[in-house]
Amino acid sequence: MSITRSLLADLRRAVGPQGYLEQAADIEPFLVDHRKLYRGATPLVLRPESTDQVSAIMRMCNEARVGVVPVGGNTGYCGGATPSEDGSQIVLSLARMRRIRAIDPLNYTMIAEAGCVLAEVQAAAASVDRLFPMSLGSEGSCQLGGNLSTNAGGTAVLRYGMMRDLILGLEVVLPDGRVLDNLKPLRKDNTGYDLRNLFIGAEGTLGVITAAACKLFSRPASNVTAFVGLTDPQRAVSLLSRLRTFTGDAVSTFELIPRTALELVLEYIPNTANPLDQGHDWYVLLEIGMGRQAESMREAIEAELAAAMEQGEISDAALAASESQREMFWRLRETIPEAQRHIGASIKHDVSVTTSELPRFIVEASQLVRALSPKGRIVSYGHLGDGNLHFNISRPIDSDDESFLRLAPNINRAVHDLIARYGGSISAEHGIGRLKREELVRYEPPVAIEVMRAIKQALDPNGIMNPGKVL
Ligand code: 2HG
Ligand code: ZN
Repeated sequence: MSITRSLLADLRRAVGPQGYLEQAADIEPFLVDHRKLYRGATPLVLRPESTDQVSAIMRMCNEARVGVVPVGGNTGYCGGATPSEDGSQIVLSLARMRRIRAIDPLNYTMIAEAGCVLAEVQAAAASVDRLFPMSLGSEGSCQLGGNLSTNAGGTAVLRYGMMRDLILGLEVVLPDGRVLDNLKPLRKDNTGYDLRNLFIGAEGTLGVITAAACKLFSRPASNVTAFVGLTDPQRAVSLLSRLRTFTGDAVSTFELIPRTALELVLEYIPNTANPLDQGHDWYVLLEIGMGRQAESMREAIEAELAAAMEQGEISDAALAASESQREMFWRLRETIPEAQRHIGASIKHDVSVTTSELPRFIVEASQLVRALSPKGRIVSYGHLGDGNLHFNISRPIDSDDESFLRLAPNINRAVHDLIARYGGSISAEHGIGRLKREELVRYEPPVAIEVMRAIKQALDPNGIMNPGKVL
């Protein structure tokens, strides 16, 4: 249904004068996704400040059968928060709902609202000497609600899990405006179906997450951060297994970086340098968080890396000696997407296989891509400890964006078919959004799609929640 003037007036009234944007310049940032793949239109961006206001908005839009597109920090990769082109949908920003409602250090939990910027949630945890471990490149602007809706991953999944593993309860406004209060910060609660995990990762297609009970952890007293050079990903997998065993699973980050990616970062990102004396074909950024036994552990890990080097598992390693060096090591990893943008359009694949099969997958996928684009520049990096690879291909130097992107359907098909043969996932951590809707139907078992559709129908019979995304 189309948006009437009286609905717009009712919505404005429900949120008050501070609660909406309607001038073109104010609305503009909400119309384009982070990767600039989609451009939509909307007459109104709502910015409610309470769960009650979200509830009122949903009730009105449901009665009017008008689509609602929830948005967090708009840092997603799949167009999941961009409204449709025809201007028939309302955008719902949670940015004003950013209160930390409660923190309980002894229970290791915090209740935070969906509009909190991830870095604020981390800082609130740190203020009571606790850790909220979700950590990713956009943490200074992405919001908790978006992290929840996409089941975000990032660089500490290896030790702490994805968003689903970090949440104990949720408050959700359903499409008809009812509030599902499931916000108990309990570690044990076996009362019926697991409702929260329906909404986490649903990309706003089942309801609006307004707050979450988050798990907290002990803050590492210090970290060992190492930058390692090695000859191939197979050796990286062995090193990971060695260090997991050695530390009793204290490895929180284990990121694989190819030579191509490091070279791009060194060329385009200021204040970066290779911590190792020479270049290597592959690198690993790893981090191990430690408790009070820090000093002895640091020496032990250094000795273990020296042993790995003697045995030919790694070629070289440097340990960050100061906090500023640690930050530089991290910059070498976190800025890869930015550095890659400097060399033109890229075709991205956010895929996962088992960690043990990842090295073979890289070889086979690279062969397939080279057959389709001999000069495409393969930049495949990512969260090796999670079996999650960002298998990205940048356009050849002597090509232009447009002609390179025409290869995307064939390259995607080849890479995703290979993923299917490995029993892997075509969306490991970035979600489906608009970008991968057809791929979802193509690669998920038909029964899984039927069950997803049945759930969507049960919760959102009028199809007003983030229409056109995921399914
Ligand atoms: C990362 O791990 C992000 O840096 C972005 O998930 C990956 O740009 C990409 O493909
Ligand atoms: Zn990633």
